[in-house]
Amino acid sequence: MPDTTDNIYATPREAIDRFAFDDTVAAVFPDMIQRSVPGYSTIVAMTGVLADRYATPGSRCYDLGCSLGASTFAMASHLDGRDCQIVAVDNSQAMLTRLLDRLPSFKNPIDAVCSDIRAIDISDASVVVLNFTLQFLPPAERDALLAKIYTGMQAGGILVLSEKILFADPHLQELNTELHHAFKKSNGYSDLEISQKRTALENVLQPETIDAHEHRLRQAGFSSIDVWFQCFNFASLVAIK
Ligand code: GEK
Repeated sequence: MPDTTDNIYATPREAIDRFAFDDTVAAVFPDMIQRSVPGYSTIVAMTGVLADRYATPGSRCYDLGCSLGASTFAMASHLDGRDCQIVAVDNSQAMLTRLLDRLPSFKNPIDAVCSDIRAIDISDASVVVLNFTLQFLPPAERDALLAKIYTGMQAGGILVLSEKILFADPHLQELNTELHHAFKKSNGYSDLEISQKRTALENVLQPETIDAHEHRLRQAGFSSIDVWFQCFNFASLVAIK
């Protein structure tokens, strides 16, 4: 059995490349995200619960930036054959290949698409999930994606937006950064791993404040917006069309 523990940044590197969702990352991804994102399992599981409530007959449920399909599978197990199509999209071929390899048999058809989420059509959506994906888009391109999602959604549909977040208050920013690092250390990452990964993610993962997300969601047209989960500098919002 191959080792699926994330030790990508465990040894010192002379130069640190920009973080990429390549084969090395895809191979250890479940361990990496579980040990790095506080509340990840809860957010994924509740994405299934939310899809159960909001998915309407004949509609589509999108998982944008699906990686290995954790949220896709959570939705599929809740929908359990309801007349909905699940569309899972990621632009990393390494992720998509592994998703297809691991695809359990669900009653719902799952359409796994290797594409940039900015390039796909979105239509008849009752549920759209952006779990830790928007943060990887250049900030200037986020409004257009949200506008496209809004247009492609049915009235009454739900968007689940989960992100690493920034705090406008410098004290809270420092506190939550430190708490996140403490969380990672408690999950077995060393100071070296934390610091090298942080360097790799610089300018790749660009977080924003919750206010900035709420403002963008309102501008896109969403009417009811709520932060339903937060742990340290990670949060998940729901937005209803
Ligand atoms: C989960 N949602 O397990 N187009 C398509 N995919 C993209 C793009 C893009 N422009 N940019 C990044 N990705 C998942 C976790 S991970 C979050 C999501 C993380 C993809 C990228 O290839 C990766 O698979 C995913 O978004 C982000 O619930 O690693 O922090």
